[in-house]
Amino acid sequence: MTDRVRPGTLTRREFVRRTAECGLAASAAGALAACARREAGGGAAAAGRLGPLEKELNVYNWSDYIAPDTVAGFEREFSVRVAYDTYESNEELLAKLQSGARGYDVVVPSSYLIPAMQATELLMPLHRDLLPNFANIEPTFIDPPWDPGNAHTVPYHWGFTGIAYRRDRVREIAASQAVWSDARWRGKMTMMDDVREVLGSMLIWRGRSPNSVDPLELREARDDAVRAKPNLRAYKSAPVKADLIAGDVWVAQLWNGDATQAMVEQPAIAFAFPREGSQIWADTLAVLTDAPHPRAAHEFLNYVLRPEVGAAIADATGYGTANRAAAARQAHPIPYPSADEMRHLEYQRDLGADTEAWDRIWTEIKSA
Ligand code: N2P
Repeated sequence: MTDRVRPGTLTRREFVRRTAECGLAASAAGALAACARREAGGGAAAAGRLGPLEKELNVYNWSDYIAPDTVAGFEREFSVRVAYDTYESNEELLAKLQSGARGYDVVVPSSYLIPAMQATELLMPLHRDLLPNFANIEPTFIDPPWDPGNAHTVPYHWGFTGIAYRRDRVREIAASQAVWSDARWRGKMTMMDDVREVLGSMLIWRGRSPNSVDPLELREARDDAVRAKPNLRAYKSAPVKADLIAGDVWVAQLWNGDATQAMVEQPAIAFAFPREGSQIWADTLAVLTDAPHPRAAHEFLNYVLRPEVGAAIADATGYGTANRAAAARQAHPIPYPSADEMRHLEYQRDLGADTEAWDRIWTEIKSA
C-alpha cells in the first residue's frame, strides 16, 4: 500500500494508466467514473474472466454483523468452505490490509473508507452481471457519493451512533454528548475504540462537524476527550455489549444495531439519541483486488443480497438494511431517517490527507 491520498483523487500516473485502459483521453474525472461504471456493468464474459467457482472463501467482517446461519447456508448450497474472521473498526481493517495481510476475499468497509481504498486499488471493480440480486438495493443507496455507480461496493447496512445505558442503574441520563464528562458515572462508562466516534462525538458536542479538519477544532476535541477519559472504564466498541448485559458498564457509546442486540438479552438496556446530533454511516460489501477466490466472493455477495438472507441478517444484527426486498420481509424494518431526522445526523466522510492528523490526535488521547 502506498500513502493515503486525497478523497476521490488518484496520482497522475495512476489516472493516466486507468483512463488509457478504458480507452479514454486522460482529461476528466467524469470519464473515469463512467469507465468504472462500464466495468461494473461487466458483460457476458465476466464470469468467464473470473473462472469457475472456487472451493473456498475468506470473509473479513465486523463482529456481530451477520445472521447465525448466513455462512452455513452459503457453504451448504454452494459447497464452498468459508473462513470467517472479524474486526472492530475500519482502522483495524485498513491496518490489516496495509500490513500486507493477504488471502481475504470479502471485506465490509464503511462509506468513509471507500475512497481511500479505491484510490489505492484495494477494491476490485464488481462484476455486476454476477450480482443479479443487486436489483434488490434500495434506491437511496444507488450511485452514492462514496462510490459513484456502485462500482466497487454493494450497500449492506446503515446505522448511527448513540448512547446505550442501563435504565436500572442510571436513573436519568442526559441524552447528550455531555454525558461523557459526567463524573457521576465514573468508571461505569465506555466510549468506542474508534477515532471517528470518540473525536466525532466531542466535535458534535461543541457544535462542530464530526468531519472537521480544522486544527483548532481538533485540538479542542482532543482536550475534551482527554478530560472525559478519567470517567471511562475503557475504549471498547461492539464487545462492550457483554459488559452492559452483565451490568459492569452502565453507559456506553454504541451503534444502534449493537445496542439492539444487547437489549434483546437484557431488557434493562435503553438507547438514547444525543440531542446535539450524531453520526450516520453506511457499510458495504466489497471484494479485494487480490482476492484469491473472486468468483466465490461474488457468489457470496449475491447470496447475501437475496431478500430472505438479507432479512435474516438485518433481524439478527438490528441494523437498517440497504436491501429493499429484504426490508419488505422484516416484521420491524428500521426506516431510513427522514429529512428532518437527517438534520441531526452527519455522514462520516473520508478525511483524505487529514486522516493522519486525526490518527496522531487519537494516539495522544490514548496515551494521555
Ligand atoms: C457491527 C458494527 C458495524 C457498524 N458490530 C459499524 N460501521
